[in-house]
Amino acid sequence: MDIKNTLEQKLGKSIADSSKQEIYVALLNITKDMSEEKVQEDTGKKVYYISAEFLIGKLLSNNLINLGIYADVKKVLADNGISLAEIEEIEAEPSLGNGGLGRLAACFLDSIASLGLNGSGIGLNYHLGLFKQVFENNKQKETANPWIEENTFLRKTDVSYPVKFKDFTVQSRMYEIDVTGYDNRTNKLELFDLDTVDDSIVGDGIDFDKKDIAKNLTLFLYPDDSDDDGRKLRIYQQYFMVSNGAKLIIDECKKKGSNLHDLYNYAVIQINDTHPTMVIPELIRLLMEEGIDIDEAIEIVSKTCAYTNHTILAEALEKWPISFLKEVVPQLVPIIEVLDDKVRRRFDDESVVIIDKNDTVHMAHIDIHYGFSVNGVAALHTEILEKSELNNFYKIYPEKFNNKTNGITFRRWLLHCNPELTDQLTEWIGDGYKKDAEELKKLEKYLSDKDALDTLLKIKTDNKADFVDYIKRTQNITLNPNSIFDIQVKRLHEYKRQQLNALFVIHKYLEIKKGNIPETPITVIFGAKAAPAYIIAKDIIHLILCLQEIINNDPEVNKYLNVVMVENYNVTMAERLIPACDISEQISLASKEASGTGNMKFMLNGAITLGTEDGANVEIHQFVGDDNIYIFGAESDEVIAHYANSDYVSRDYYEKNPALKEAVDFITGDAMLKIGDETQLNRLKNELLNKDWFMTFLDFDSYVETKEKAYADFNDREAWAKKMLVNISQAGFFSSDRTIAQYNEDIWKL
Ligand code: DL6
Repeated sequence: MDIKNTLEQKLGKSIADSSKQEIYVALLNITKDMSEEKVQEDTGKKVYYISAEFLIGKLLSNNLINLGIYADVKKVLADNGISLAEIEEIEAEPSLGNGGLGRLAACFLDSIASLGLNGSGIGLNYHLGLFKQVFENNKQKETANPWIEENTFLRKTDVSYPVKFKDFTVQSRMYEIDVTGYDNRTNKLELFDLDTVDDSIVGDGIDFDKKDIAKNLTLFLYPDDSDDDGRKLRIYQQYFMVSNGAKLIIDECKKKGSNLHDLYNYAVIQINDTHPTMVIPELIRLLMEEGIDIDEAIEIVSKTCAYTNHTILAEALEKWPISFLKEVVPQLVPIIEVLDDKVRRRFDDESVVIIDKNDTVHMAHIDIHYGFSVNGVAALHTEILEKSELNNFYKIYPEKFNNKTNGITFRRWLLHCNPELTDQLTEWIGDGYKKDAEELKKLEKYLSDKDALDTLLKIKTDNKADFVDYIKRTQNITLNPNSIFDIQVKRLHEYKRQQLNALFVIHKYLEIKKGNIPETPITVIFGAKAAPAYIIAKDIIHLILCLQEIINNDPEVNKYLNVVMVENYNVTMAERLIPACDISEQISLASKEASGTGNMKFMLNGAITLGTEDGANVEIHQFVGDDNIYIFGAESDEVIAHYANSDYVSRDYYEKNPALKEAVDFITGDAMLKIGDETQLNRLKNELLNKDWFMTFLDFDSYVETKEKAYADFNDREAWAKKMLVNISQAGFFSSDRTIAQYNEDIWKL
């Protein structure tokens, strides 16, 4: 394909005479045309990945890569003095996801298409998606994040279904986005919406009338659920998603010749966490409308649906009062009652029922009883589900349980975000690793090659310099490119323990004040959004932002230590940060992080993990060995025992550990109170002293010691580069192509 010609044809003029916006639109249309050509006929069995989130990130460059024209486009533009990076910046990042759960769904769609499998994503077309984060007075403020523009990858279709709620019926509209596989077929992400939704009802920040469903249904992902109206709105959203999805699935299967009695030969539905659980009763209801009796309908649906669990946090496993379901979707209630009744007849065990004594519906229990597969997302996570969290279910259905360790798409998280490293790897080992990630192991032959190690360090230095420019240009933050980039980016949650990292920062600050100067300067970088109603999470952000102000303005210290919290952390920011990272912070309390996928992205880009034995860190540890990862803290058995025995008392650690006490007291010391919010800082300190549910203090000493060791080791540049290369060479297992191949082999059987 002659890119220059094609581009100029689309533009209707020369590249030189075109604006960047025009070039962006022309490229977008070229990729849309090329993607469409790779759509294949829907034949045979198809997987429907149904999810409340798809954190897909910007699409232009990824599509150019997957279509094999990235390098040519880049060159043609460069010949005209234009950088592709500038064109990329024009695209708004779709706001359809929150964190790892949604990003995983996006990686999976990429891998399903790249492996040539027939599959669609099903979700919602949120107009404002997740809020945009801005910082004001060292606090997070939420603002609306409109991302849908005239020229986007979204395509309006004529698919539309009536969706009935208790008091009214709405008419949906399906939009779709092409999912362009790497050198392979194109699949679709189907996003349902409502024409009546009205962005203008959103007032200051992200406030809106939660009761006006016709106008608000697809405005926001995860609307505030701190009151009943917010919780009901989530049920409206979930039902809208699954009802549309179920109707689409039935239509598509009928077209392929299914008589619906054999639905499971045509479709497999992967339920991503519990948000789409209502697809089970809804499908049963729809099959009954088609004349199938309830017992058979239940059997058909149970052979069609599979469930992925993404958390062991009890509070994150959804439960709805049956009264809410009666108010929103009464048509599902009799079906859920039958599902519960069948369970109660078979098992005399209150812990596995669907509707409990308090009339609360346990969504995960529906998935487990009425799906044919239940999987966790990392080896340790699945083990904990089987042995403790879901043990009562595991005893009933051992054959349903299986593990599928998460993965990431290397197209976005290496080829796109780190082109310099990609080119170098290709020079060393050829480009077979782009399709078969295990080939990264071939890098092992360079482990003792000093030139190769120097090259690796140079690439990291270049990526750090790029990030320094980027963050200066976009957020006016000045960073020292010669410092260690120690990075923790992920959703803000107490179990992920950003507060532990913040306590270290305070400790380090005080050490430097005492004259203990680090050999290499350190920049601790955070990126995180806190859910709007999550008070302590917002207090932790406030703590970090206050520390940033104090430390970065202290002339005694700022030469050696800086703290930065980037604003509005999203996929685009991750693509810049990850290639620039030296130390990857994965410091959740052991047993609490189901998997993590940031850990994999950092590893692939040559960062060294500082982490607990949690989630997929455990497997990363096994692959890279003790010398190439920094592991600290209590292990999951110890943590689980503390919970079981209720014997963790954070105040005891505080009283006995002067360094910890000093750091904790700093939170409400004079320097902080001078600039910070007294209520927030006191609340956070009290929470740590009197509760500390995620055992921050338990791991403080071991964290400090291990992190100091990592900082010291960083100074032996050659040894460090070797660790980097080991990490990259061992990252192959964490390709989402491997994960999806396993889903297909064990669960979907397409
Ligand atoms: O499986 C994707 C991702 C995991 O990597 C994270 O460890 C896990 O926290 C996340 N789960 C969720 C669901 N709720 N919570 N908490 O976001 O899934």
